[in-house]
Amino acid sequence: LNHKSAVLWFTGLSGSGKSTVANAVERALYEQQVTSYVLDGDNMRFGLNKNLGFSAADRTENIRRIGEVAKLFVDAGTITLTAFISPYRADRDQVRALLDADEFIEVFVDTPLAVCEQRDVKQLYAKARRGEITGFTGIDAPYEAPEKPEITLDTSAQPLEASVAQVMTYLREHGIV
Ligand code: GGZ
Repeated sequence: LNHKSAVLWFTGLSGSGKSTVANAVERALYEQQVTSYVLDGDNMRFGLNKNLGFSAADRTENIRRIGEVAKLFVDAGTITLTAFISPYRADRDQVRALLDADEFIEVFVDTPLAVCEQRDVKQLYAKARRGEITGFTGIDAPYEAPEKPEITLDTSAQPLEASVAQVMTYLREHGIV
């Protein structure tokens, strides 16, 4: 194998750019013949986790299952990229504890709420502001920022390519690719 396996655990608000960066990193890895896989809402919340909603308990269970799946992918030798809000620090730390120290790379997508809200691709922030959705992260549900993320990205302060380069440099400097 031309790489080590690891989890790139993206965390951040809805609309922060987690999926966009994760998918672009996956493409960059593919170009280097590195096997990677993205776990996101599309393949987890519509499948294994389709019985879960957005209460605190359901989010915790969502992240627990995703962590276990990510661990299996790591065992299978892939670089796994996960793109979930994962708003609770304790939940992310539980996943970190499942893996070896160098296998869990927390990527904080630290895009300001104001920018996420301005993007509002799915108009969910607008609905949350109007009270049509309750318990929306950043509006009336918490987001606990990582205290010591391995990587911090601000997608409002730099182009996508720079965020991808930042992640790829980390992987190279830590001997993962
Ligand atoms: C936050 C919500 C909510 C609530 C639906 N709060 O922009 P999106 O649409 O694609 O990203 C959000 C996604 C979050 O799912 P996760 O599995 O990443 O969340 S968690 O890690 O907290 O379990 C948003 C949509 O689902 N969504 N309701 N109340 N985001």
